[in-house]
Amino acid sequence: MALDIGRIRNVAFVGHGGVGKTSLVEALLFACGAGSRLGRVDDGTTTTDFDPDEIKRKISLNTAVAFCDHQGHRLNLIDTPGYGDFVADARAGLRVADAAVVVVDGVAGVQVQTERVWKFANDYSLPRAIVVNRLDRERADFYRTLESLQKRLKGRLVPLQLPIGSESGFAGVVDLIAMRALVSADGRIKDAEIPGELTESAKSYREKLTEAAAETDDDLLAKYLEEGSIGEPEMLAALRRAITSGAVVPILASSATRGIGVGPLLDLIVKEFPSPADVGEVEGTDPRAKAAVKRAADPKAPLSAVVFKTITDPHVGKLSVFRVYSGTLRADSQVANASRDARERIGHLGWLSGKTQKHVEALGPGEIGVVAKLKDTLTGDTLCDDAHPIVLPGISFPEPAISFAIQPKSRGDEDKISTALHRMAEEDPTLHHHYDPETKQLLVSGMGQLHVEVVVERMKRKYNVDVSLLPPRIPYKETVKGRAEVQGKYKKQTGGRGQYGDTWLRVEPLARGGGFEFVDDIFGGAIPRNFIPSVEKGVRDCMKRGILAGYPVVDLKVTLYDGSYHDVDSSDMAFQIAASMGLQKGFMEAKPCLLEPVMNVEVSAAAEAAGEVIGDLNGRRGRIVGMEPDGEVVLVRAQVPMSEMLTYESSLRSMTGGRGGYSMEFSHYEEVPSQLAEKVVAAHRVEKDKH
Ligand SMILES: Nc1nc2c(ncn2[C@@H]2O[C@H](COP(=O)(O)OP(=O)(O)OP(=O)(O)O)[C@@H](O)[C@H]2O)c(=O)[nH]1
Ligand SMILES: [Mg+2]
Repeated sequence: MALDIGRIRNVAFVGHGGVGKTSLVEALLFACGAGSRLGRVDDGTTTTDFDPDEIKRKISLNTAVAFCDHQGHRLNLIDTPGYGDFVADARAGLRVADAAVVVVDGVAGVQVQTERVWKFANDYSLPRAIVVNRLDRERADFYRTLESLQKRLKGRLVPLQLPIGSESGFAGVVDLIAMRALVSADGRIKDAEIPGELTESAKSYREKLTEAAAETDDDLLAKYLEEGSIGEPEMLAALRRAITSGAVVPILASSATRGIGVGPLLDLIVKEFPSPADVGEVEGTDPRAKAAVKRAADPKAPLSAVVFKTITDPHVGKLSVFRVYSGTLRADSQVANASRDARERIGHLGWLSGKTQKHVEALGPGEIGVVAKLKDTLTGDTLCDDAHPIVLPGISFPEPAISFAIQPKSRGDEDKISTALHRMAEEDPTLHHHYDPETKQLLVSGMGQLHVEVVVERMKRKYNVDVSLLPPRIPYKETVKGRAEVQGKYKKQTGGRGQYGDTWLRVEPLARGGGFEFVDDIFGGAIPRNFIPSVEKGVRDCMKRGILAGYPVVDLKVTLYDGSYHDVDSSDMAFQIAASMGLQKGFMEAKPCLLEPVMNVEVSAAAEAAGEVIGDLNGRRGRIVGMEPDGEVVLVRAQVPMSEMLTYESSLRSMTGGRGGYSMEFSHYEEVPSQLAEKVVAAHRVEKDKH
């Protein structure tokens, strides 16, 4: 029997690294009796950080799912990573959730990745709640965090609770709906009167809650303004609608490790968050008819399900974790993968809790499940009924930000490495790899240094291959600043059939981002028409290989304006070679230069470390573009060349005593200062001579 759809809640937990998402999920599972003991991140015993690399590093690397039951409801809790290199996987969790819990740290408030995941949640228009966690820590402050939330996140953000006590004295919460206190005593949470010193502020915050609820409903607002108050049932109904639709974002207080605020969060999820039935039908594309189609969240509708996570294991094989949107998926059945026009056999089905599966016979709309050994299916694919094909929106992952070359430690391991990378890329869409024929190196690209290091460790542990990481390769590009007109001529006419191609090329720069433009300006048949594409191909191939330092040439306009040919000896190949020779010459005459990627960098650090952080960014050729004080933390925005950011991780750690954070993403390309460019060119020559 599939679950009752109205009683399912799919909730993703998102937030900055280390704010307590995994601990909170663990606390919820424990409170529902889903585990016999409360796991701890620091002991490596939580349900959702089960991967050995997660246990070793005490951070989440992957989105993971666990389920529990509360008040007759099925809660699917989706725990996502918050650390910068891994936070992209939060998109996968949010893609299949019907609501999000945004967790923030009660000391640090809104951080770099908080804003990032907030935007992700906006992309999927998810209703959400904010939990201010770790309120038992020294220097934690609910009200300061509240200020940072209201200032930095867009939306109608209002407290649903107030904390009782602070720091190590944090003992419970005031529930502003019931106007009661929930206090922790002797390891249990007890219902109590609101403590005297909080009654006034509880009243005033409840008033704010009422206002927020009223403002989302015109009739109610009119009544509120006229009468100065609204009845409790009306206010609660309006608040519920406002939370479910995302118009109001409630803020809660918690300590995951002490179990404070956990019960109220469970109640909120059940009572206030939407079920898959509330979310209703989904829209996708019929790949055969190429038309939009809809599917109702009905167990009898044709099947549609989205795979949002792939886990591979050399022993167990491949596991695909998915959410059903319509219809019923049955064990031992056949389905289509409409995203790849493939058929898949479904064997056993299960509910997933961390790494543990519970077998089930069928899964209905809104349910999250796991299936083993699908052949062709990857993350983001839609599984559906063969007779009713549909492709639902997939999941977009960012392009990798950094590349390293890797080298096998023992000879003959190349094949093993490539198999391992293929498998790992299946479970991690932000991991890319390719072979660079120019340097004969295997390049592994990821979201940051830590990401690539984790990949290397995993390769050793799971696939038994040991590799070393070479310094990362910056994706420089080449272009010109000046103009040149040159002849490119290739002539070999000694004995037998010869080779003859002769071109005159004009080489000019295009605006940044202009790419490549080829202009055919041949008049009077100086070069026969059929050889013009050969000239273009010669130019393009040469640009791809690079001229100055082996990096691709961009933002270039090449005009073919004259040339000559030979009736017998001219050929496609001869013109390709001639054009390539011409371009190499013209490029070097037209003031060539190197371009480097510049990153948008956001650093958050304690105010007292800000001076040092800015000085350090300046030293990295960075341009500071903004600085915002935010409580005890300062947010610094800068543009910094990628090549200067490779060692940032450890520097920031030492400048801030581990309490800073940063994120970066690609911004644009800029010219490399000539002294540095010379070094890159020289390094390329050394590299080339080696091969
Ligand atoms: N004092 C205190 N510590 C907490 C609380 N919640 C979590 N922690 C600790 O904070 C650290 C990080 O907790 P996690 O649950 O791993 O945080 P996370 O948000 O899942 O981290 P990532 O998944 O890596 O982004 C661990 O050492 C937890 O024990 C809390 O409420 N109070
Ligand atoms: Mg975690």
